[in-house]
Amino acid sequence: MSTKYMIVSGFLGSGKTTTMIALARAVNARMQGEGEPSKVAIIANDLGAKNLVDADYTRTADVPIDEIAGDCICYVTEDLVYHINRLADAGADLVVSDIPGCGVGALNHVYVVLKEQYPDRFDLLPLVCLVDPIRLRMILPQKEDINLPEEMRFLLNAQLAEADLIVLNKCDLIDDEEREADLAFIRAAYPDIPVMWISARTGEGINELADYVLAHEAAAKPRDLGTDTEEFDAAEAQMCWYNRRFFAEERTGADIDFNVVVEDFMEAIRDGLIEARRNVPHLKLFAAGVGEDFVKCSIVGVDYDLEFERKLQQDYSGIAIVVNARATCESDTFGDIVEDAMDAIKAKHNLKCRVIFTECFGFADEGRRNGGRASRYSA
Ligand SMILES: Nc1nc2c(ncn2[C@@H]2O[C@H](COP(=O)(O)OP(=O)(O)OP(=O)(O)O)[C@@H](O)[C@H]2O)c(=O)[nH]1
Ligand SMILES: [Mg+2]
Repeated sequence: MSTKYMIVSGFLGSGKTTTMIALARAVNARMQGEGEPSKVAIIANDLGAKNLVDADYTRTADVPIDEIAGDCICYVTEDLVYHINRLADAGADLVVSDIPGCGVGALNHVYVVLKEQYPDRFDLLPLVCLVDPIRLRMILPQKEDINLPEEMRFLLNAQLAEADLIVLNKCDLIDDEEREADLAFIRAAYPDIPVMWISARTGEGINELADYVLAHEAAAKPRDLGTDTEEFDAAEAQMCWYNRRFFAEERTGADIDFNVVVEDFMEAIRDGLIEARRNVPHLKLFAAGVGEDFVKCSIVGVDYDLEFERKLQQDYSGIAIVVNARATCESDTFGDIVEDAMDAIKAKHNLKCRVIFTECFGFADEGRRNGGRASRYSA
């Protein structure tokens, strides 16, 4: 029996995780019978090895989830197939995964490969690329400066160019006129690719998206997207990845409102980035309390408001906090910014913090790709 598989791509913070959860719920609403397991499952994919906000957050939804961490699904086909099979065995008819938000290549490295190597095993649903209307301003004719490096334009364009369906997300943030202008621009730029619009947050357009993807199949034909070029390397080289898990406790054991700690921590990282004249296309944080209590918040750039998808309902004396950043910043600078932000919350809220896990790497950093064997000396 074949399993339906689809990828949701899109730039950092464009709403992939939010959309996958909303889509899964919409498809389940029509396919899942009373008492049956979920018909949809999600694979959260990330370049970081551990402690991923998206995976923790998705686990709070009513949809089964697996994670593929430490590499892009483009380069771990067998692992991907293993995870899809596992989720299908547990009852999923449709498995949806994302790829890291700076990633391009899901078409050539996943769809085309699956079609060739596992011809009857998967029904490949359209490769959906999400685009956030604010980021789109970067490639609109006026080429608005949204404080991201010039090189990011290449990634945004390449991601759109490989899609079977382009979906303008976050339409709750723009008026009808801007939405129609954005859709017209995308249609003119990519005349062969169908375009839809949604708001993953309000749910508008999600049922139409579910109808579309269930009724269409992926083209899965290779396209040249310019990923072997210097432009692609230059874009990747701008990025750093940061994941940390730490345990923060109030020194006297008093219960405190950790929502305020989280807000101060995120704002301190934002201030550090502004001072360093750098940016963070997505900074996200997750911390779980008891039972279903959790806090999740994000900013999708230093100029954006802090968004809480959920706040803690209860005070705690200690809590484990997971923070992930995908920044346009040198990795060592970003690491220093987080240390300063931790010092600030420790002083302000009388906390002590134990760091449990940190990874912090730039794409082009020495030592990243060769098993840690990089070394240097001056003779
Ligand atoms: N206003 C609005 N915000 C949205 C919408 N969809 C997602 N967001 C918010 O945008 C931020 C990023 O959303 P995610 O779903 O985490 O984005 P992502 O593409 O998975 O991010 P990465 O995995 O880091 O690349 C979060 O604060 C979401 O709540 C939407 O339709 N409208
Ligand atoms: Mg995500």
